[in-house]
Amino acid sequence: MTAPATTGSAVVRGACPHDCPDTCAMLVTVKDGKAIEVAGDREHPFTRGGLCVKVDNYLDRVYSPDRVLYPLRRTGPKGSGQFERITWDEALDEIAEKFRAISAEYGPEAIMPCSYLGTQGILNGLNVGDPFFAKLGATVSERTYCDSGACTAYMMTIGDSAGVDPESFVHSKFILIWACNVMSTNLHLWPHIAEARKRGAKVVVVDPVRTRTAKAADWHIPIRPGTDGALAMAMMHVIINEGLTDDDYVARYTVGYDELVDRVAECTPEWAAAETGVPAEDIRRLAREYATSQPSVIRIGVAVERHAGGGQTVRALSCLPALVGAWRKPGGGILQLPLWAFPVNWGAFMHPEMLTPGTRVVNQYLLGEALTGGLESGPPLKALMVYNSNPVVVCPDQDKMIQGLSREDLFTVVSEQFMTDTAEFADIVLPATTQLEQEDIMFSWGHMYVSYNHRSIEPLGEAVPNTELFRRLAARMGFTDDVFRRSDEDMVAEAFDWSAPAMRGITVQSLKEKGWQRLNLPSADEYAPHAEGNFPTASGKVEFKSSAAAGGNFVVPLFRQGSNDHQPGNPIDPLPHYIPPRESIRANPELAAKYPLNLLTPKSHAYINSSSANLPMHRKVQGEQTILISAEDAEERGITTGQYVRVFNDRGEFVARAKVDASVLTGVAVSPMGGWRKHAKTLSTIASVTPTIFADLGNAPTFSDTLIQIEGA
Ligand SMILES: Nc1nc2c(c(=O)[nH]1)N[C@H]1C(S)=C(S)[C@@H](COP(=O)(O)OP(=O)(O)OC[C@H]3O[C@@H](n4cnc5c(=O)[nH]c(N)nc54)[C@H](O)[C@@H]3O)O[C@H]1N2
Ligand SMILES: Nc1nc2c(c(=O)[nH]1)N[C@H]1C(S)=C(S)[C@@H](COP(=O)(O)OP(=O)(O)OC[C@H]3O[C@@H](n4cnc5c(=O)[nH]c(N)nc54)[C@H](O)[C@@H]3O)O[C@H]1N2
Ligand code: SF4
Ligand SMILES: [Mo]
Repeated sequence: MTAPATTGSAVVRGACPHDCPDTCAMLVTVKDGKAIEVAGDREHPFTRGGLCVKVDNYLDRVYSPDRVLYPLRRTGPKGSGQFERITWDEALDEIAEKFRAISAEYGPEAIMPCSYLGTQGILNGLNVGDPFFAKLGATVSERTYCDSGACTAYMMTIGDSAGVDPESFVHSKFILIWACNVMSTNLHLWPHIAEARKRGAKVVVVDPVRTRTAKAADWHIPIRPGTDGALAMAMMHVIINEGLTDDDYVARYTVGYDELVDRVAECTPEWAAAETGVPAEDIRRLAREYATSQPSVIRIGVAVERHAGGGQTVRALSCLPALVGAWRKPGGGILQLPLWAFPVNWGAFMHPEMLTPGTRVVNQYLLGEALTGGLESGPPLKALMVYNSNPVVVCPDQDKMIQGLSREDLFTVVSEQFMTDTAEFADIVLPATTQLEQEDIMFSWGHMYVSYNHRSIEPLGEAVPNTELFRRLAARMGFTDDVFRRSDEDMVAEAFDWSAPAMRGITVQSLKEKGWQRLNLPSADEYAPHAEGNFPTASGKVEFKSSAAAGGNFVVPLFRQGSNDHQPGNPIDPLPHYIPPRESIRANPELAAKYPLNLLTPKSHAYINSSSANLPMHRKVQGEQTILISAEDAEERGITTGQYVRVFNDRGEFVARAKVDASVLTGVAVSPMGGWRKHAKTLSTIASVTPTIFADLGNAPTFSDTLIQIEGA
């Protein structure tokens, strides 16, 4: 790697590191070793030069006075935020000593990592610590925070297909945005939707909330949370009963049609209307327009998976495009994660063969419970190492999380850019670089371009990239395997299967020069990957009846590092079906008598998960933690806009400022995720009321399957 210049000025190519589908191409202007501007690259066909409100002041993040720039050791009680500066040598010695002692006394499974996607670069992201913890023999952390249920369901149905190219949306005639707030969370897709609309497409949004995206659409269909499966099943009922199927496509490229016909026979629009709150006539109209406006496309967001039946909902949604032959043309089909188009060499980063078979697996989602004695087997957790994540804010069960992190006998290491709610509970905090200070190479889960991120400035203080962190830790532990001696350059060379057809014309060198390159795929004007079937499933067809379900278990290795299904032996019904939410007035009237409102915790507009929720500009844009409720619900409780309210259920409580308006269904409340605990009125956030129960597939979280009550604070 060439070191950044420390004199003169230059424009360096980079890429946004955040866990966001857009992976924007960035241009960093550096003068005398200091970055003075970060801008989008206008030439990038998908992101077109605009960074979003979360990143356009990225320099405020990089040069924030609040950055953690040196290793720190705790000096006060846990959580007090009192630390002293120490050297890297001291920090590494202490960590290695503790890890060794804990391993010797309790076995290495008493140590657990916790990480996610603070940065999603292939080098520094999801898998950066995997070989280290595998070698150590630590508890394996199962990482199903995001989309694992949807991915499982999608793959069971159509395989690991990239789906519709987001740039092909311009050719769609009917765009069905299902549980996705594009305007906030996938901003750069919108111009493609707007262009389609200019060319005559209709845009429909299915969401309990009249979001920015819903407001911009032609038709907003408000739906009761967690009931999407019923709507999708009823759409199939209408399409089949009214003869709107593409029989030729179904005959050639699907399996299980007859069983599907039987399965949806009773899913009438009237039945679905009672579940979803969407009038039966609207359901019919939606099904008819979706089927007959070809090519039609469905864009699903993560929120569909976050209920008891989230997986089967995605199964049903993934069946729809084949039923109507939407896949025949560019712009027709479904878009979930185009990530699968990228031939990432995951094995070179995960090294699954280094895991000792039978090593305990704990889902990070249950970290609070795991830290407070809630483990089914094996030793108690005595050490925790967090990097790329802020579990205090993003996991449920916040009260238990705090209780666990407060344990004096728990040794906690956190690698961070900032003193987050989690870092505050650490014994040792290690300084992490930002994207400008590190080299990385990026896939995308929202477009078809590979990006290269050059290091544009020297690391600030003593911050190190995650790759270097694990090199140092491995050396201190005496791990000598080749994998721990790889340089960043070596890792870049291993990042992709460069010989895969999708990488034709792309080399490390060309990427470094150009910054980004489109995968070797047909152009978005021609890309119709399943016009003639070719689905990457066992049968090569869309599996209305899933053969993968027969095994009773379907694992997406990337997200689930080895655990079996949460309820092993529980067979998966091979046909899509509707599973009502666990917590709703209809499904659980007893609970709803105490806690009548369904709480949604979607993404904040100005934060990326909990990242940047500490920076002044971002906090100003986002404002205080709010909870949105309908006028009817407000009136019933004597609540008005601006008032502080207590939001609670049996699991916990937090305080938010009420916002009353007609953009939300009565019976639904919305409080965006991401705000930090230390900024909250009562030192607690939405994470204190969300449940710890998994959805039906992929051990997905059920954040939105949550009933609460509200009262004046
Ligand atoms: N601004 C911003 N952008 C982000 C992120 C961020 O934190 N902030 N995070 C990134 C990440 S990690 C992800 S995974 C993506 C997620 O991006 P999205 O998929 O858009 O996810 P959410 O914002 O959680 O929810 C989207 C919408 O689903 C609706 N919804 C909730 N429950 C239901 C339901 O049961 N049915 C239906 N039909 N709709 C429902 C919510 O009201 C919300 O408008 O965003 C990425 N982009
Ligand atoms: N209630 C509720 N909870 C949710 C969700 C929801 O919709 N509702 N969404 C879920 C979803 S979709 C997701 S993806 C998860 C997100 O969960 P996380 O991936 O944990 O996301 P962040 O909160 O942004 O935490 C990432 C942390 O990594 C740090 N970081 C960034 N870059 C680096 C780096 O290079 N090195 C190191 N060491 N650290 C770095 C950042 O400063 C930040 O504190 O949250 C989940 N939690
Ligand atoms: S957070 Fe997403 S939209 Fe914003 S700059 Fe990064 S990649 Fe682009
Ligand atoms: Mo996510």
